[in-house]
Amino acid sequence: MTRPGKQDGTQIAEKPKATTQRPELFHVVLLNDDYTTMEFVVHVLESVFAKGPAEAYRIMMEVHTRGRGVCGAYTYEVAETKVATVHDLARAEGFPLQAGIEEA
Ligand code: TYC
Repeated sequence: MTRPGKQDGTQIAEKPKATTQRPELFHVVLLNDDYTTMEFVVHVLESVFAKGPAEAYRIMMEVHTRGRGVCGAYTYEVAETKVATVHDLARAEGFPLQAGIEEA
């Protein structure tokens, strides 16, 4: 890379900046409903989002009391797959549990 030199026309070589790209992250959000059991939501948080029992219970209660809660931050493809897995697991048990994606 070069930039304009001094008046004498010389060019000064510039070292390219070393940049590190962070992947864009997306939150997977769980929504409350009146029919999915608390036990099933805790199971989903443990099995799909790799939460320990205490953290899974905490997030489930946050969704239950506040209407929504963040399960984790992932690249878009991973977030999409997690949402699809939540929906598949819930439908297989007859629960209406809903998950979505938002920019982190
Ligand atoms: N509100 C549900 C109940 O009382 C529990 C629940 C929690 C459902 C979190 C969905 O994402 C959810 N059984």
